[in-house]
Amino acid sequence: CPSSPKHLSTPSEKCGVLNVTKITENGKKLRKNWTSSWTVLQGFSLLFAKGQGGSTSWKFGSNQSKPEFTVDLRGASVEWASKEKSSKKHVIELKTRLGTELLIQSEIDSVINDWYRALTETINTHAWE
Ligand code: I3S
Repeated sequence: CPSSPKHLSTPSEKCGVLNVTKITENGKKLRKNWTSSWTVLQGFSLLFAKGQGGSTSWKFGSNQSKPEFTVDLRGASVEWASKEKSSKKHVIELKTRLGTELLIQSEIDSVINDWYRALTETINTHAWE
């Protein structure tokens, strides 16, 4: 990720723009709010920064690249979301150990497939144990 946010001290493993919404936080259901987010996978953390209409308008390395929120992937699970969860195509459902659920989506198959692979590999390594 050559364009990863400056506050990250180690190289990012994967980054890109994804559509994201939280659907549950600490076990409590939330109203969906899909936003385009600059997403960075780094170690066992997944960081989301609010995008400004996509990758091209993102001010890389500027102080705008602060994470909006971070998800701990340790003990999380990832699966393809069912039709009931979203009418969109290519939606990943991510559940954290602490009961936060997110939907992550891209219109581009190859993009979302790469993220699915990266997330499942990260979660399945169990290297933090
Ligand atoms: O699961 P839902 O409630 O059908 O999710 C849709 C809503 O969040 C909708 O916004 P409103 O809260 O204003 O109705 C969004 O625009 C839709 O994108 C959500 O559904 P999808 O299927 O796109 O996740």
